[in-house]
Amino acid sequence: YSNLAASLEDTITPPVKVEQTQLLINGKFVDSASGKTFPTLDPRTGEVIAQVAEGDVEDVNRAVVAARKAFDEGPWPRMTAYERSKILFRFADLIEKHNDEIAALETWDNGKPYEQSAKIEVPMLARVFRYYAGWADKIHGMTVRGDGSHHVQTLHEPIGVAGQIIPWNFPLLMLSWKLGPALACGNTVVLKTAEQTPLSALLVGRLLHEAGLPEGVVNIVSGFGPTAGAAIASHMDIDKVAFTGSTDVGKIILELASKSNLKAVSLELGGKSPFIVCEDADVDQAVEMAHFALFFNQVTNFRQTYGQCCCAGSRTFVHERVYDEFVEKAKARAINRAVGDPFKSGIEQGPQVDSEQFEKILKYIRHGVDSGATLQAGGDRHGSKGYYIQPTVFSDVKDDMLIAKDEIFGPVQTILKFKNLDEVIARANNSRYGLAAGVFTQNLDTANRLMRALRVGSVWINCFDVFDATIPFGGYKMSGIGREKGIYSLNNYLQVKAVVTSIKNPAW
Ligand code: TXE
Repeated sequence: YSNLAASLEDTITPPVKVEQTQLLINGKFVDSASGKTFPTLDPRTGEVIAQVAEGDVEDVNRAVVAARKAFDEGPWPRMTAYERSKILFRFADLIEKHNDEIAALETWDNGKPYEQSAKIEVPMLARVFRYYAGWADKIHGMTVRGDGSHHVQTLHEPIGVAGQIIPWNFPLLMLSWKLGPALACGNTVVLKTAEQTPLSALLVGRLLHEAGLPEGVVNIVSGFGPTAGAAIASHMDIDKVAFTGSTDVGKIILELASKSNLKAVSLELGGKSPFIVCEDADVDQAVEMAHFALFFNQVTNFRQTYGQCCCAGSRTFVHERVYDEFVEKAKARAINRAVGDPFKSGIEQGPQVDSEQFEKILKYIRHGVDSGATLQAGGDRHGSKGYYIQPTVFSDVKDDMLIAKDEIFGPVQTILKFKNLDEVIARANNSRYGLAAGVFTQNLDTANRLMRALRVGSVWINCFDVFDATIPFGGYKMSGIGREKGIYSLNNYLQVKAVVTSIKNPAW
């Protein structure tokens, strides 16, 4: 890796200026009530990008008052659904207009390759909002044939004020998966970004208002989890909370919701997703897809990112017949991976988001070595500054090793051997997680069998990480509650009211 490490020394200046650093409350950018700020860091160097207003309980209270007023008295839930959809469509146009600026902020704050931000994630942000803009005027209830002489109908109503807490690995996409359906259904929102990546959402918040969003409908509070985040989850005037992040914090959210006002909860949590390479697989293709499944986190054939993905194919099960060849080729692929400044073109992997994740990943790598797995590639930091990690591959991994059980959330591929389908089904399902799975086979019966047997929320067959706006995403078991994206996500932001009217002399 030495030639690439040398090129890390010259850090590229990001092609964007940070303009919004305050909290967005009631349509205005304001300082935090305490006046406190926190630094957001450049993961390429660990240096400060900007000081950002630090929201806490009092700021969440202010944001909830604004969101409550916007919901209870404001125009947003009362305007025609067509008007709402027009604002969301206008917003999507503005995202496209500011594509490169948004992408540069995302990369600067998070470390993901700029090409990925600019060509995939920001366009996807616009796509998700257009998708939900299209739903706004198609949300309606049913008429139901009751048992008696009654007319029965259901009204699908917005749930009210939604609290949304998002992580740092896909700051923009997680925002879109949550804001899109919430706004289409007519809710108002208090959103907390992750403390590692507050910047891109603030620019997006400005654009939402340029598109005509009424004040108070979307409030964005930058800040930390145990303070601002916990204030959202336990707020008595928030009707619903949606969270993406670690399983441990997901449990806290559920607890805070139940201890306060029993607000509705949807959770998208961690994973340890199996990627199963069957004996009939073309090994070269399987290696490329498995590499993508672990190290990448975007649409198939797009090659940049860094393994910080909740659905990463992080347990690579390979049939014994093709195992040795697979390991050799997976190792060669990892060694050739282009790691470096995410603003440089052709870079496949930037730095991890912060020192905490960086240290956590290195600790797991040491665990892997100590527990007897064979280190085939990588195993250390990359370069001498910032949070870069060498693409790492372990073979001879056993199910009970920590690296095969825990979510590492980094560029560490663990390759396990299997003999037959019954065995791999049982082992793949033997996890507290159930987020996703990949299956690589040409055999239709094998694909169909695995598709049904795997206890996960997404099964990708001969593909991985296909994430368009129409496809529902979420987890079984401890990977979460509820689904985001697609039509299913609307359920997270709607109440169903049954209206029963007595009919005096029914005709039938
Ligand atoms: O997550 P946290 P962290 C996993 C991944 C990663 C690990 C830790 O394995 O290594 O989690 O990452 C807010 N009340 N995922 O520490 O803490 C926090 O401010 C309310 C998987 O970053 O779960 C941030 O906005 N909110 C994952 C958000 O929760 C709280 C994506 C996520 O942070 C809170 C990220 C509290 N007490 C990490 N504590 C995925 N599913 O994609 C924290 N938060």
